Amino acid sequence: MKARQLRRLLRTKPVVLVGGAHDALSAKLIEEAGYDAVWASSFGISAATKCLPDANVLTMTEALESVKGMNGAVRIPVIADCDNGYGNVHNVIRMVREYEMAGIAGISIEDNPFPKKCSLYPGERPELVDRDEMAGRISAAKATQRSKDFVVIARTEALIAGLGMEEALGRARAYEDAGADAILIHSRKHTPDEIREFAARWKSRTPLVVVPTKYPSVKLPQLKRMGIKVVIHANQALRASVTAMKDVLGAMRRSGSLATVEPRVTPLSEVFRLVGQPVLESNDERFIQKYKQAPSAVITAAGFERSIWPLNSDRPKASLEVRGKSILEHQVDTLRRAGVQRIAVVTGYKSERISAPGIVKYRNPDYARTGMVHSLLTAAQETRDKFLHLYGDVLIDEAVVQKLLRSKRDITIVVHTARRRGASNPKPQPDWVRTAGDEHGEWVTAIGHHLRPGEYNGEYIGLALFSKKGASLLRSAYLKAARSKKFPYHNASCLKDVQMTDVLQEIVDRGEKVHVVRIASGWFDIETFEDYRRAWRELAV
Ligand code: SPV
Ligand code: MG
Repeated sequence: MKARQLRRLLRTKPVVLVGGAHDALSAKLIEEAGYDAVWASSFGISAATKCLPDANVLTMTEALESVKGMNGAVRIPVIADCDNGYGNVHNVIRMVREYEMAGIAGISIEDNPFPKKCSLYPGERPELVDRDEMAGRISAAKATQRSKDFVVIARTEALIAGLGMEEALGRARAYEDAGADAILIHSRKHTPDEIREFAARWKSRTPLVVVPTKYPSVKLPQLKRMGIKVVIHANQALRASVTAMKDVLGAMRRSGSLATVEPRVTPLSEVFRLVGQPVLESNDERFIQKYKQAPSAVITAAGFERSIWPLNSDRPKASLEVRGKSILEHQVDTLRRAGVQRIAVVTGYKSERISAPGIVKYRNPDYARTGMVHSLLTAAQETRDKFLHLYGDVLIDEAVVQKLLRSKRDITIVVHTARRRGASNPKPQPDWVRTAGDEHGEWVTAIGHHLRPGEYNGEYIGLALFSKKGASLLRSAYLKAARSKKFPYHNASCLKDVQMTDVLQEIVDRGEKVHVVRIASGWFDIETFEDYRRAWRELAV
């Protein structure tokens, strides 16, 4: 696809401008600067990625790794500077396979021997491989490529090697005959005269490519008039970065402070943008949060409850021990077995007595003046996204959690089919629920302790699941009470009284659905001393 793009550029643009990159980030900057294509410079890759000279000391695999990085970072085509093809035709064949497979649009192969040295090194006067050998490399490359669009550039160093214009032209023709799609004519003269002469005598339609590093004052229109098709700005980005790094490092080292360089360095936000951090965020949302199977759980254990006094005189209810473990530890074990790994606990009364392995603690400092929903929302980080809420005094079976976790609704609460409680253990204010349903499910129509026998058909057990949207419905329904301070708010006469059931009723009244998962067993709560004794009797160890 990128090869076709490169072909189109060669066909349609008067001059194709190519920027030399040394890594993926510089390739990206080249693209953003408006270049047509990227030159994956062997000089740049050796210098920037390994701090090594441009002399075939990097392997093909290492070079390709960098080129792939560049190609992945940009939409424009990448032309890989493949030096001499890393050896003879056998190396060229493998190289073309690998580069083409990696989606690279084109390659350049030069008539240097293996190993080579960069043509720009002072005093360097390469002995080139003979014409036929280079023609063989080109024809091997052309024979290997799978797509007809893959571009093979043959580069001759004849002028740099001092072999003269005739030899340069003769080699270029031989490489063209071998199938080259373009000829890179390299010169290190300080004027473009050689290039002008070469181009003037190049009668073929095969496009010419130049790298004007050593004759930098030449202008694009001049090159265009000469008939040059592709111009490569090969190493200026690398050299600019060396200048900038030296400058800033020196200044920081001298001043000992970062403030001096801050105005000169690219803001972090720009780096974030360049590397696609905003996409990372939206992908988190699209592919992780949305599909995250296990939500985090929040256990609210902040309140002080009179009904169990004096058992809670020196500790909160959640820390009461039942058969060798605290209530909280039992809850944490169950949730973990059900696949919920992240567990947050909101504490308040005797907060310091609350602990369990691996939990995250939040504290509601206002626990004495606020209710459970307030505590729940204190764990702001946990309740922004999908989460499960469990009352701090409810013990449940793993299967109940698993059943709830299968719900895909925005708000789902677990409801126990109501049974008459024994007279010896009346619960002060059960969370009665009335529901309606059809073949698609069951949902709450009314919830609260005010419901009379005959008005309810179940009891809310204190375990609920909220999606991201459900979490936001909960927050907004609670904030209505907390901000407006208009009471009564459903069954609550003041902020401290606001229960989960009041907020759920508010959500139902707003026309949103609170769905129900129904159970017939698998839970009990510890509200009274009698409940606590029962827990000791019934809890399996
Ligand atoms: C490169 O950028 O690696 C090149 C161009 O091959 S030059 O350095 O001029 O040889
Ligand atoms: Mg090179």
